[in-house]
Amino acid sequence: MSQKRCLTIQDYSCLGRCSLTVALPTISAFGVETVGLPTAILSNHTAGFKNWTYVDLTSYMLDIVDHWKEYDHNFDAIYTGYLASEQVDIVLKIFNKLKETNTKIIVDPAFGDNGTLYKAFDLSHVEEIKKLIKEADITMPNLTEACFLTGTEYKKDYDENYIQELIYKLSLLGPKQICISGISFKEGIVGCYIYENNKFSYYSTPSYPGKYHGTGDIFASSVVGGILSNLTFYDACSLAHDLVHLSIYYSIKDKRTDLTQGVEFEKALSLIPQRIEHK
Ligand code: PXL
Repeated sequence: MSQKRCLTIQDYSCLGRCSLTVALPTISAFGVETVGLPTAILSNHTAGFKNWTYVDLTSYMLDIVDHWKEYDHNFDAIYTGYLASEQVDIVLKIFNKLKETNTKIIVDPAFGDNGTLYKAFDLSHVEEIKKLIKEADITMPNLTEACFLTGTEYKKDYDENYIQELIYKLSLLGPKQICISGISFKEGIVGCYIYENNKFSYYSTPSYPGKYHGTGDIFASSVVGGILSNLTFYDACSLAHDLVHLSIYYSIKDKRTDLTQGVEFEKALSLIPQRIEHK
C-alpha cells in the first residue's frame, strides 16, 4: 500500500504541547506523511499561561496552498484543529481546492473545554466551526464542544441518553462518524463514545485524577492516523483513548502535571506501531 498523506491545518504553539506540535509527531508515528499548514505561531497555548505572543498567518494560508496546486500532491485526509474565526472561510476554500473523491475531511472543533470556550473565542466562533462540521466525514468534539455545537445545556452528570441525543444532533449537522472523548458515567472511569452506521459503542478505561491540556489534540491526531492506517473507526478511537491515557500516566509518573506543560505523549507514541500493521 502506498504511503498515505495528511494535511493538518492548525496553529503552531511553540511551548505547551498542543495543536501542530502534537499532530505532526503523532500522525507521523502511524507512518503517514503529515503536512502541517500553520494558521498562526503562538509563543505558547492559551490555557494555564497568563499571556502569549501571536503571529497571525491568515493572509498566507491560501498562497501556500495555491503553490502546492502546481505540483501533483493529493491528500488522503484534511484534518482541522484550533482555528481563528476568520480562518474558517479560508479553510472551506482549501477543502474546495484540495479535496479529491477519496479525501476524508476530519474536523476537531477545538474551541472549548470544561463547559466554557477557550479565551480567544466567543459564540460567533461556534457558528463558524459549524460550517466546517457540515463538510466533515468525521468529527470528535469533547463534551463542551458537542454541547455548544448543538445548543445543548452542558451537564457534569449525565447518562447514555444525554450523550446519544448529543451525537444524534451532531449527526444532523453532517458527519457520519462521530466520537465524543472524555465521557464518564461512573467515577474513576473515562472513555470515548463512538457512533457510526446508526450504532453506538463506548470504550473506557480507569481514569487519572486531574486536568491535562492538549489531550484533545492527541486524541484527534491519533484518530486521524488510525483511520489512515485502515483501522476501523472504533479501533482508531480506542487506540486514541489509550494513547491519551498512557501520556497522562507518564506525566503523573514524572510529576509534570501543570496545565501549561501538556502531557508526555512522546513516551506513549510507541503504542502506535504495536497496534497497526503496515501493509
Ligand atoms: O489544545 C487546543 C489549543 C490549540 N491551540 C491553542 C490553544 C489551545 C487550547 O487552549 O490555546 C493556541
